[in-house]
Parts: sequence; structure tokens; C-alpha cells
Amino acid sequence: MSTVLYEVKGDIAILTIDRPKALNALNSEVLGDLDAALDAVDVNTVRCLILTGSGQKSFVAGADIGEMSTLTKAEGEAFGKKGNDVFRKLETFPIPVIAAVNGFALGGGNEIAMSCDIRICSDNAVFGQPEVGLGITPGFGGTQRLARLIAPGMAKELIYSAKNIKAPKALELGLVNAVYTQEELLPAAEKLAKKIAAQAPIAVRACKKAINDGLQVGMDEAIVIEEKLFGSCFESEDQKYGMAFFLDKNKEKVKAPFKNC
Ligand code: DAK
Repeated sequence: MSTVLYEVKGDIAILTIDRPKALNALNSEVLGDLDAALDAVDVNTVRCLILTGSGQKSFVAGADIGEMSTLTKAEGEAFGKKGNDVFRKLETFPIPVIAAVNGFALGGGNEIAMSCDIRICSDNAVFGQPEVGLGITPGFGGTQRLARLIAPGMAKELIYSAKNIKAPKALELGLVNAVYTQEELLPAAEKLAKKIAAQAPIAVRACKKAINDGLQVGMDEAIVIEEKLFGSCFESEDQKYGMAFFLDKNKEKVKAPFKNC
């Protein structure tokens, strides 16, 4: 029995972390299952992925404190690496990933949401990095990703004070793009995923890589990254079709789906 559910809906797919009794806390098993589930995604047919949590209370309530409490230094390092590898795999996943945050996103929960491309949440969502209260630092990229996503001073306030914020504040800070009711959240995520999936896949992937890679370097280098990825779209069937469709003056024509080639 996997702790991660995988459902394909046409050209989008939903990954659900399914450990509701522990509020979907990330233990070694969940991290391993998530890694395997990502490996199993057929990115030639699936064009956008949604990540969410089971139940109506929690997205992910952090790394599993029970498991972590007895770790030795070496085991702690191995656990941290396992988490970091999965989070990085999500962040660099070839297709876009939307986090549908349906409740608590604390510690590793906020960190895994921040590894996704886009975050939307339900109105009961709670975000925070409580690690300093446990005697550790946010270790799954929290100090780095939060300070890049929102104003660094605000990231420092949240991390140093371990205080939680609710959905409206997360929206105000730009940590999430939109807030929905619990019932509306997944349909909204699917609607957005389908809108993304309807675009030319090669171009969408190139955009993700250009944004992610470009943010790590200075503007001169970033523009070169953009140029190369822009060039890589040419001669693809989708580029030829997309531009020919625009140039065709026949008003009756209907746009065909892009083919990912
Ligand atoms: N780990 C394990 N179990 C958890 C959990 C967690 N993070 N969060 C909740 N649970 C479990 C509870 O123990 C409880 O289990 P039972 O007692 O029923 O067996 C069940 O889920 C329901 O939780 P509560 O009874 O506490 O529910 P409440 O509604 O009263 O409270 C809560 C919900 C989310 C406010 C509360 O559960 C809570 O504060 N949970 C802990 C949140 C937290 O501190 N999360 C951050 C964990 S630290 C590293 C890299 C990264 C990390 C660590 C190392 N390295 C590089 C080495 C990451 C660290 C973290 O994420």
C-alpha cells in the first residue's frame, strides 16, 4: 500500500499524499513513495501535475517528528538528503506542478509546497516554519525558498519567530496565488492544470526551465538561458502549427490540440 495516490485525468494528473492519521506528515516511507510516484509519471502524456494531501484538515503537517526524534546525526543527514532529493525532483520536474494546499502546510509541508511551481490553497490553510521551536532549522530548503518567494524580511520574521499565517496573509505575501473554499480548491487546481496542459508542451517546459534556471544567475547569464530555450522551440511541430494557425485567415478554423513534438 503506497502512502501516495496517483490519478491520471486525461493530460493532467493528481498526486495525493495519503497519511491522514498523521496529517500527511512526511516520513521516510512517504518520501520514498513520492519519489517512486514522480518516477512513474509519463511526462509525454501528462502535461501538468497537481500535488495535494488527503482529508480536509491538512496538506502536509511537516516532516514526521516521531521518526526524526530518535535519529542519529548520520541518520538525520540521510533523512534530510532523501527529502531534499525529492523536493528538488519536484522543483525541476519537466512539467509544471501545482500545489493545492488543503489545510496545514507546516515545516516540510510549506517547503514541499514551495518546491512546486504554483501554490493555491483552501481558506482553512495554515502556513509556517515551526522548526526553530523544535531546535532545528528549516532543512528541506525553507530558508532558501521562502526568502526567494516572499520579501526576505518577512521570510526572516516567519522563520525566526516560528509563527503561523493563515490563507489571507499567505495570499497578501504572494506565497499563494489564490484562495478557495475546500470544495472549490481541487476543481480550481484542475481547471488551471487543464489550461496549462492545453498550451504547447515543449514551450511550457522551456518556460519552466528558463524561469527556474534564470532566477539562479545574474541577468546577463539569464538572458542567454532564455535565448537558448527560445531557440529550442523552433522547428518543433507545435511551433510550426501554432504560428501557422495564427497566420491562417480562415475564421472558421478550430485549433487542434498540441502534440508535444
Ligand atoms: N509529525 C508526526 N506526526 C504528526 C505531525 C508531524 N509533523 N503533525 C501531526 N501529527 C500527528 C499527531 O501526532 C497526531 O497523531 P495521534 O496523536 O493522533 O497519533 C495526529 O497527527 C493529529 O495531530 P494533532 O492531534 O496534533 O492535531 P491538532 O489539530 O490538535 O493539531 C497541528 C494540528 C498541525 C497544529 C499539530 O499536529 C502540529 O503542530 N503538528 C506539528 C507541526 C510541525 O511542527 N511541523 C513541522 C515539523 S518539523 C531536515 C529537513 C527538514 C525537516 C527536518 C529535517 N533535515 C535536512 C535533516 C523538516 C522539519 C519539519 O517539518
